Amino acid sequence: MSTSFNFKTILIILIQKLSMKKKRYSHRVSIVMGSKSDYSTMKLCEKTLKLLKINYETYIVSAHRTPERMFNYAKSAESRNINVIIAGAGGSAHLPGMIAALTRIPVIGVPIESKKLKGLDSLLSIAQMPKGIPVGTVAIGTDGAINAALYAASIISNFDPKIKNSLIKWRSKQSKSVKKKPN
Ligand code: RP5
Repeated sequence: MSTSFNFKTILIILIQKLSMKKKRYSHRVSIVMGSKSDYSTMKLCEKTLKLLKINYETYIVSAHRTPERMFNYAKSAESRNINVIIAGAGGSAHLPGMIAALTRIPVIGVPIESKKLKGLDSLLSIAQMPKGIPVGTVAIGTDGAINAALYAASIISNFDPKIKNSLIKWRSKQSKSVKKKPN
């Protein structure tokens, strides 16, 4: 009786330990962009997430050219365990705001540098969301794409110690790379 009890106890402890080991944070960032032409900017976002070892997916979703795809994408994001959405858009950049209106997942908007107005149109469209539906807005172009990934990492680091560690290391490496003198 006592032997079987001991055996059962050991078995339960082993199963608990194994399931604890298996408990991985399935954080995921979803990158979307309005057009393939945005990819040269948004790939910097992918690169930064890769460095920080954050899982991500990347899609082209256009609010005006593929509105149904956008609706299905935003509506399914929560059930697909997405933690942060990064949406790059240029011109009359309504994609991040439209997605934010369809999901409670935080949305970071990256204003793409447009040819005509150098991205000022994209920046204002994304940043000037009327109250009620926020979109976190970063800088125009590649700086924004990199910062969007770092911002997503900051959000994820609130609940994932591994990513917190990666982010701290990344920042320390950045600080060390800055020389004290310019020459
Ligand atoms: C937006 O229109 C896209 O985000 C892109 O920045 C812009 C221009 O798109 P293309 O005409 O290059 O496809 O929807």
